[in-house]
Amino acid sequence: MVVKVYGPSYASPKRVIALFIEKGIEFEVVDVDLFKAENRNPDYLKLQPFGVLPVIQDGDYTLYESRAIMRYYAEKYKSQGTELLGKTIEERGLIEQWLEVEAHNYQPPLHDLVVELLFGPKMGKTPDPKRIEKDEEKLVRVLDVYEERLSKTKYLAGGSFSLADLSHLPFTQYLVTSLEKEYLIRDREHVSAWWDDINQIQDLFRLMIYLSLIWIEEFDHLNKRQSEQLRS
Ligand SMILES: N[C@@H](CCC(=O)N[C@@H](CS)C(=O)NCC(=O)O)C(=O)O
Repeated sequence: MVVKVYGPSYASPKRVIALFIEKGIEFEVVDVDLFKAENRNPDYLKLQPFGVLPVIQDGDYTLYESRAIMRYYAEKYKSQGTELLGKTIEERGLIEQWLEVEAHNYQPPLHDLVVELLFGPKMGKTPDPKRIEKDEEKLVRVLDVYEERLSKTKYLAGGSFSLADLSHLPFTQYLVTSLEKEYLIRDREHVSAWWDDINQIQDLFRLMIYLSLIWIEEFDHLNKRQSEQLRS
């Protein structure tokens, strides 16, 4: 069964799409246009009562919250594609820890920077330098912790690439390609090496860029082609 992912492929649904590609799970994207506030339509609110993206529908099973969706499919297809949840409960604990760090420490200031500098201007809003400075300061503090951690382990949760690393891809890609803030990564030796490494895995970075740039009408076609390429 093909899983339906609701959302624009350039926003948080990218996190789920990255997982589907990594696990070789077939999916299709159902476009919900944020710029037209379609996420506030009554039909969409029946699927996701908080009005945010993504949601998935897998047959009659519906799930929202991008990291909950990632965890669900990483568990469901544990032995398919890349193993992302660790081999022991101790490894799993660390993966969960870093997923929480990504969700609560890393993503909020980065998300706000992306909105302020990238999406806001597309909706006619002028970036607020004070907010940008504050968010950048917060992100710097988080990245300093990452630098310390990654000086000791190759990946965030230990020696193997995991769901925790994967969860960082979609928005970090904006940081380095669209916000002109790649220095935040490059100024830190171990974060920089980690970023280069996780980009190479399954060529997900190239895919992230695709997902950020393409229009949804082109998506199904590209999705199939990219998916085949990545799996071959
Ligand atoms: N915790 C949610 C957050 C998702 C989220 O922030 N989605 C944004 C797009 S990146 C959204 O739908 N924003 C629309 C809105 O807030 O009206 C998740 O990870 O699924």
